[in-house]
Amino acid sequence: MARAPGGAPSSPGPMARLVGFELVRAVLPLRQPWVSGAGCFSERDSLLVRAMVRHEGRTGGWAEVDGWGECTALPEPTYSPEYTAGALEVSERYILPALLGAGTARAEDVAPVLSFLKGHRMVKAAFEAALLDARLRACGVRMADFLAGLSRRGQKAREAVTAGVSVGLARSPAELLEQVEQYTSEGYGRVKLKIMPGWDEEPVAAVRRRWPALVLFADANGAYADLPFTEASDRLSRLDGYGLACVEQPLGDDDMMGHAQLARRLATPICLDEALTSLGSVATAIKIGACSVVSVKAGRLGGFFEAVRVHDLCAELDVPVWCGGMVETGVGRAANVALAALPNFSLPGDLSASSRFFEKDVTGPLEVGHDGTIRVPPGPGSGVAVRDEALAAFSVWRRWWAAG
Ligand code: OSB
Ligand code: MG
Repeated sequence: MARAPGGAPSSPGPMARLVGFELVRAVLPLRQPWVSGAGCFSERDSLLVRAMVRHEGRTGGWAEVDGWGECTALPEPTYSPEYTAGALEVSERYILPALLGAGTARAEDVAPVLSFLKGHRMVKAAFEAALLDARLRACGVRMADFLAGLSRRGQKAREAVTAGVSVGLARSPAELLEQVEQYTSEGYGRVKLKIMPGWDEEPVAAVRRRWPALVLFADANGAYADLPFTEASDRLSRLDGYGLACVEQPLGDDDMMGHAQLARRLATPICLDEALTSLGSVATAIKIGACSVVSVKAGRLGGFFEAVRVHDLCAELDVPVWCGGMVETGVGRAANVALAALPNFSLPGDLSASSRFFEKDVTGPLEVGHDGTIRVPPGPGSGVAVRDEALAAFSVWRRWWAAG
């Protein structure tokens, strides 16, 4: 059996039993409404999965351990077809009967057991993450170390990840500059701007003029898909002089050929987000030249194991990756930090402090230090604790399913 750093088994042994799952629908108010081409919302309506596993204690006897995963689906199907209420429905109708029927406590079994179910990758990933977190907490291993041990790259996890912030669509360049000013003063050295036709060169130029050394990304969330190709290409090529690290998902989710054609006309590297839903789609996109940078989101890819495979493939092909965010609560953000600690996450991701979106979070806080990094939490699993009182305050619905 492969071993993760720290000597812990990289796959759960037979001495772990599934006790059950709890689904919690939590609604957290956002500090400011989130406005982008991938949806607008003023609260994060999120589905959280708690896995309870009974395992053999290190000193004998049995102990029960909780692990948590977050479904990154947005409240509405505006980024991908998944959405929170749909994820709940799919969980109750298909995922819970299948996983409870299989009776497995192994995170590695989630994808194979659920392979009959098409799509719904974000909610599948949440169940996988919950079981993985429970198991790693039981054996005292950090998720960052486990994932690095799983990777074929054979390198250790980093102890801190470079923070980055994604700024929503602003009402004016002045408002945008004010927001970026705030984030740079908090220590962020990487900013992702949302762009769309008519809100592209002006905001990018304004931010670049004021911060010549800032690592800048621009994310279109597919907003140029409805323009004739030459117009989209002409508009986007005007961004070439501003030293963007990449332009993310300019065209439609399924327009691989369009992105390949566009990549030949732009100096700015193209990164894909929505279009990449599996290892296979990442391999295709790179092969045909549709992107030269990859956004890794474990939810969008169907799980953390798939995300590590994408990381490894990209490392082998010399394609830089970065870790994307989905306005997650601390449950999802801590898992993202663990993933981003892998060595080929060479570009800074959407890894911001809990306080970027939330006044109060369901977990202890993740903070950006003066050096512009977020420390990988030292504790086992994802390293953050879910606070019962916060969960009680934010949950609007919860239900427990016991394993047979
Ligand atoms: O396209 O990267 C995106 C948020 C929700 C859905 C899609 C995206 C985003 C973001 C915010 O840009 C990322 C974050 O969590 O910081
Ligand atoms: Mg994006």
